[in-house]
Amino acid sequence: MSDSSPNLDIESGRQALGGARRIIVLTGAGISADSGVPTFRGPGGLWKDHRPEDLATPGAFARDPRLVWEWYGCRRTLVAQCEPSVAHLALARWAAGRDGIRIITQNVDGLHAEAARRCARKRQLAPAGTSERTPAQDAGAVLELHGSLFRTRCPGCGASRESRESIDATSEATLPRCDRCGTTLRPDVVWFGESLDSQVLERSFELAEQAGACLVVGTSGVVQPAASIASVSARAGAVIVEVNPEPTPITKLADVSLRGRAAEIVPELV
Ligand code: BV8
Ligand code: ZN
Repeated sequence: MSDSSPNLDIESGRQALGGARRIIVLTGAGISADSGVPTFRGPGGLWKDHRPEDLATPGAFARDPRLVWEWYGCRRTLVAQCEPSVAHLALARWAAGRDGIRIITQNVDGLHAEAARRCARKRQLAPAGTSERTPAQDAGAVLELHGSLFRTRCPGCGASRESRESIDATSEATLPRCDRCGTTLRPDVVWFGESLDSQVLERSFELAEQAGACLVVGTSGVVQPAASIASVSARAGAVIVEVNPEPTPITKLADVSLRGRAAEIVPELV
């Protein structure tokens, strides 16, 4: 169990992680705050001028697809100008440099995947998830629990595809439509009240149970079932290391709790 005061010593964090062969890294919006992506619940967070139930729910999309796409469109434009932070890049290098490390993110900004691509280019490897990689290499792909801003899905025929174009949400008529069945497309993200992709979730819990250590970076630990990945790990006996400027419900599980920004701490830690 963690001692009462947050442990500011990065060295103990390194030691805690150093002893583990298999490590999962659970990240949330906080790791992308250093890239300039607003968080959900922090000061100036994304939800500040929008209430989650207004926008990130199937009901909101059924009621007003234009408004929902306007919000996702502006998030897509904002994130497209953001770069992976030194923390995303340090984690990508760490995961690429040895077996047994898996990144599981709640974020839909694609910055972990971008960091992995840049790291693979540097190492002349094909990026995770592309056909040239061997299955073993693919084992390193980032698990995106809540989908991606840069993918659309068709509620009509289920087709999902990469999509980076800017969204014209001036009217329902200009919203993106499926070129197969003509239905208005939706962002391929998991909304509140929607189940996560069962394969991704099962794989994440499996990794959590097998991990010797779980590094939790930049999440308020509020959203379920993502946040419970840390407690599944802890129950299975893993060492928990948390990086967050604030305490969270996960802090009580942490063996080492490092109070600070991901960009300051993660590159030193890994
Ligand atoms: C589900 C995609 C089964 C969309 C997201 C009561 C009513 C209704 C539902 C519920 C309820 N109680 C529980 C639920 C379930 C609900 C839930 O958890 N609600 C919460 C709000 C209580 N969960 C669901 O609905 C999930 N599905 O349960 O399915 C089901 C099926 C049918 C019917 C019912 C249930 C689906 C949840 C997925 C929602 N989709 N994203 C989009 O992005 O638009 S979640 C959204 O929140 C983002 O993905 C985000 O990542 C995620 C979690 O937030 P965080 O990442 O933690 O971000 P946050 O801003 O909160 O915190 C940032 C942290 O970073 C802070 O701690 C801050 O201190 C720290 N920080 C700041 N700067 C830095 C930093 N850290 C490090 N460095 C820094 N520089
Ligand atoms: Zn379709």
